[in-house]
Amino acid sequence: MKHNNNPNIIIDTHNKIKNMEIRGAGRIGRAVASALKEYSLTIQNIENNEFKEKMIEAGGMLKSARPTAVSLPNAVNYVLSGLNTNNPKENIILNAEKFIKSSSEATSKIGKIGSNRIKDGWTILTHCNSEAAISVIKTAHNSGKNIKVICTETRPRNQGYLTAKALADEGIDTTLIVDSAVRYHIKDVDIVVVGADAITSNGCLVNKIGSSQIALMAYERKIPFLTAAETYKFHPKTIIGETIEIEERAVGEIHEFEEKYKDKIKLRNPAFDITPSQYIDGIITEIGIIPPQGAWHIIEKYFGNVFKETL
Ligand code: RUB
Repeated sequence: MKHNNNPNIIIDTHNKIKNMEIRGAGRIGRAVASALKEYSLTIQNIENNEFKEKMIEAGGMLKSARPTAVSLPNAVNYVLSGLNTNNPKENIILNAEKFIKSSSEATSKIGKIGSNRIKDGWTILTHCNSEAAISVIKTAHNSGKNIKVICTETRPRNQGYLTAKALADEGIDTTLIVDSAVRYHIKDVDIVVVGADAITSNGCLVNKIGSSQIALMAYERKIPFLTAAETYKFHPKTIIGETIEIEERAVGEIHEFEEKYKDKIKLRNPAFDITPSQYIDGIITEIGIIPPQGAWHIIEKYFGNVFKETL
């Protein structure tokens, strides 16, 4: 990727996503939409192909920041679909604003819909740090339900601490546990709600590493496992057989062994895993709770025309 040809706003956003200063699928989507809008405003001459080429190059660079969360290419493609119109700059700006607004609205709609699944007195388990899952929990709490939440630590980056603090700030009864304590605590859990980095056309969930083992434990105890996923978290290309790349991050995030062991002990750090559809009770979207089997229809409905691949 030619960093030199990209302006600061694009390079900065790319780097912040890569080093996880900006993280979480929804935030990543909104950040790239906003960066593309700001960048388009800096390009004066839009008469020739240069505008289009520059925007496409910027979109490509943003897409390369992290490989798994589909909100990233979906947001870039949605914004860049403005290039195929008579007023490309105007439509890039409009699309970016539309994406950011509808992403935020979707999170609150998901909160309202998902909170209907939570009953007074229930304990919810969540993993990692998902705006959409937190929206479900907060809405249940704000509607007067007396709930408790168990948050996993979410090694190695410990995003669970962010979730625990956000919930405690709302006055929600919050407990933080280490990831390996989920099965110990699952007897106290009534429902699991997690976020989503991507949903495939056959209804599988790609989310933070550890989500699939939690789903398996919930399945064993017959506890509902739900994922909160805006429609832009559905992966259009899985419908044509593409598979999703699971990001492997630097192993230094896990541990630094002393010199003696560096060559003797391998470390692996996959950041996401795949939860098969049979362990998922429902996908909470802004248009309702759909069964995992409905994922194909969502992709067809939302990505058939709108989210065209422009790169
Ligand atoms: C974050 C993660 C979140 C999803 C959904 O992983 O797995 O569950 O991105 O989040 P990371 P949201 O910290 O590696 O980005 O609901 O906020 O989009």
